[in-house]
Amino acid sequence: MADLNALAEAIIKGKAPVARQLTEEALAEGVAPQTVLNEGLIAGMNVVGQKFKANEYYVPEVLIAARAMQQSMQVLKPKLAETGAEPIGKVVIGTVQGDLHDIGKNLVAMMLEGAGFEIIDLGVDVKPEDFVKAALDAGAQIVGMSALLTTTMPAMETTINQFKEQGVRDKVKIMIGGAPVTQEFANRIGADGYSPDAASAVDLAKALIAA
Ligand code: B1M
Repeated sequence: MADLNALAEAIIKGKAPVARQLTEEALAEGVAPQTVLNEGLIAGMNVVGQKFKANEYYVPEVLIAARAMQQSMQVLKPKLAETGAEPIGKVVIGTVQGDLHDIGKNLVAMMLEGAGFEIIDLGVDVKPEDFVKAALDAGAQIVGMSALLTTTMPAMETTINQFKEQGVRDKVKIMIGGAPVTQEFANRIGADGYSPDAASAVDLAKALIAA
């Protein structure tokens, strides 16, 4: 019998081969891909997020858990596509122009994916117009920007202005983060939300989708 609790536990402990194998077994036994996602992967990543918030897990543990989740996702994704399962939302994410730091951005992307969002990751050093194009092409509801340098924080405002100039600011919610970024800065540049870490980025994205 497929044990989705064991799958969630394998994600929490970051045991990628076990997670992958349990995912394959559950699918082979006929468990619906959406159930495997919700009760295995997302349930596991929720616990990882809680542990991260409570300082029981640090960046390495989260990265290892996220890697296990991604191994399972490789097996699950084609099956989800076959069943026409919808993600809870689409997020275009990237590190802003001039900035090459991507560890935090990747962590946020992986946590969002673990929460059921579809992620379009544009990488680092992303030009404002590329954020706009990708968001429109994908029909994304959320654009996420990361910056780690005080010198690249202004690129967040430039990107928001690019959405305004193209007349599409109201088509997306924009969330920002990164070590030097603050709520006050987010308010000042007209972002829709700021989160200090990857776990609260998931809460924020869910709130923005629901708003
Ligand atoms: Co750079 N670097 N770096 N660096 N680097 C910092 C950021 C720095 C604070 C180091 C220092 O001086 N003490 C400093 C910035 C100073 C400042 O502007 N305030 C700095 C500098 C100056 C530079 C260079 C200019 C150095 C040089 O060349 N002279 C250069 C710039 C290159 C460029 O980007 N153009 C540079 C280069 C690099 C490396 C390439 C060597 C490497 C990056 C490798 C990579 O990312 N692939 C690097 C690294 C690793 C760091 C430090 C050591 C670690 C950053 C990190 O990954 N943290 C950093 C010093 C430090 O923080 N101790 C430093 C871990 C990560 C999980 O945290 O990214 O904050 P963080 O993400 C968190 C939250 O912020 C939040 O969630 C994440 C998880 O909880 N979050 C979001 C992040 N994005 C979010 C988006 C959201 C929501 C939440 O919504 C969309």
